[in-house]
Amino acid sequence: MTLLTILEFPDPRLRTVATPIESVNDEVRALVEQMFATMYDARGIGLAATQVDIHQRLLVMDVSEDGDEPLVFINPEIVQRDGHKINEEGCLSVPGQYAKVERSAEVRVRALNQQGEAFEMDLEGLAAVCIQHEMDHLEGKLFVDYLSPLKRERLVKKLQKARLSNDAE
Ligand code: K1U
Ligand code: ZN
Repeated sequence: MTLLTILEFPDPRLRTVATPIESVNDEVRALVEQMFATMYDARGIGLAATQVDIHQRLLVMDVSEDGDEPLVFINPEIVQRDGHKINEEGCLSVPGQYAKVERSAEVRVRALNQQGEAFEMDLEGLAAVCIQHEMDHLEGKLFVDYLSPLKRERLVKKLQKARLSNDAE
């Protein structure tokens, strides 16, 4: 299975707003399989098409302990939100960096599945955090955008330092 290249911050392509998928066809299903392979290989729990430079409204997730509960959301929309919670987030496009972000605690999402059928799903805990993070990617938004200028600057410096020491190895 072909692995896709994950764009890394501050690549401007991560700021693209994705467009709706008009037809859930074999090409979309093949992309879903490549995105799962890429996400599992990178040890992520989610991946938005934006992160692999495909600007369509598609994301995949698997927040299960054993990595055996794949979820696909095409043209996702949040139709209900409840409560607020602060959680630590990571991002495969901002490798090795983590920060606390406030999100809705519970969300109801409406989307299409791989067969192009509409469904709704209630998500809480890590799944709720992950889908809000992935849906932000589809809007060209990153978790670092929620940080204060000072926290964001610190995180960017740590990222640059980590990259320099990785390059030296
Ligand atoms: O969008 C992505 O880059 C994937 C991201 C999803 C995510 C993780 C944690 C909170 C919000 C969103 C990751 O998978 S980062 C990988 C990671 O560090 C992680 C894996 C499992 C649990 C927590 C973090
Ligand atoms: Zn991310």
